[in-house]
Amino acid sequence: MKARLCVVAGILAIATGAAADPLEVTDAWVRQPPPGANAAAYLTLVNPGATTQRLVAASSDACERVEMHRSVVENGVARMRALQAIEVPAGQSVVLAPRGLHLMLIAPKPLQEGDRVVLRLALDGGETLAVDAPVRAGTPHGGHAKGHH
Ligand SMILES: [Cu+2]
Repeated sequence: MKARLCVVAGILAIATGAAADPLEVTDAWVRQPPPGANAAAYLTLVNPGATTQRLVAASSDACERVEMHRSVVENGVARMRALQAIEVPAGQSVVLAPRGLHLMLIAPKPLQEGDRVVLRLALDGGETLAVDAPVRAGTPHGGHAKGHH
């Protein structure tokens, strides 16, 4: 997994050249939520630069607000912790994926598979990145689903 991410980061650095955004965003998607539930968004943040970047806020027109969360298991109970920032060290990648870091779309509009959600990611340097994320049906036992495991 780690080796694969390094390869991805290398390709991105070559492809985007000197005028790159401070953070590259790949593999963005939103899990289609059950009716009335919040939706989780997943993506990979790649920092091709020489300085640490911090994602400090996110927003979207597809929901009331966006929070940064980390899924943790404490005493066998799955919980989510709100984060103030997600840090991406220089030259490294951070993966937001089911059962780990994610963006939580609070009170989303109805989302159907195939819809596109635009996420705006604010960095501590003042830049804002717009990310186009497709809505996909999630696996029933992944991430936020209250499965039987
Ligand atoms: Cu969450």
